[in-house]
Amino acid sequence: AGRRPLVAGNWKMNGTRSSLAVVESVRQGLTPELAERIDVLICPPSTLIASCVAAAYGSPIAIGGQNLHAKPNGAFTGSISAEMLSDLGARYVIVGHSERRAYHHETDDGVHAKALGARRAGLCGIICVGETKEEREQGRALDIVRAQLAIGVPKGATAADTVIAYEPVWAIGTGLTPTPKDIAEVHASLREMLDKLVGAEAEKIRIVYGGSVKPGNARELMSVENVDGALVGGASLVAEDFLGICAAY
Ligand code: G2H
Repeated sequence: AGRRPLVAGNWKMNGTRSSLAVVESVRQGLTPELAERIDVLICPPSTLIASCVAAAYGSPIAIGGQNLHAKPNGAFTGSISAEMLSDLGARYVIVGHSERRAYHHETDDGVHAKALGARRAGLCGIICVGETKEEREQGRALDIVRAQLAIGVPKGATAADTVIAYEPVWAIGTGLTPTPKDIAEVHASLREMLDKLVGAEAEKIRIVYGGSVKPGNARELMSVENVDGALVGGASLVAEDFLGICAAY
């Protein structure tokens, strides 16, 4: 449906200033032909956003945050707002990653508030959904991700301010991935739920897959219907691997 693929790297809590070399290498390795076909994004830890923006300056690489506070400012020690991310030159922000949900007790309502915050500051929010191993075994995967989507996605969401990431919790950092058939089923179901939520805009909103995406499986995963790109963790820390995933397009 003419959706432009997005390949996004999530560095998680990895990287110091020496990691700017990764941005430099991705910049060098990203051919103009590829950059014409796909959007490339790197989400470093907050401490590196400004320097990554500088390292990517003038290139097709966008830089994003991994989390935000829903409010624009205030007495929230240790937190960072969408406005602050935007001020540094970030253009995207990951919202409700499963690690945030698991270790920081983020709820679907909290995800909704953060997605609104991202939009308020002009950032594109990458809203993450995904079922646990137990939920999948109980046959509840679709119910879970549909509910996460229904609560998390703000009214009036558009392709400019929203990306959805399907990340089955059991596939994150484990080397396990769902079958293409399972991914296709979830993405189709998410697309259908998006249609209920935002109408015709649903066709334009990208739904990316995340969870153990590697250069070796990227082509198969990215060719699944309704998969509009990847959210890459571990493999985004090595420029060669990240570029290998981009090259799936
Ligand atoms: C899922 C993914 C990136 P990984 O968390 O968000 O990580 O590719 O290491 O499974």
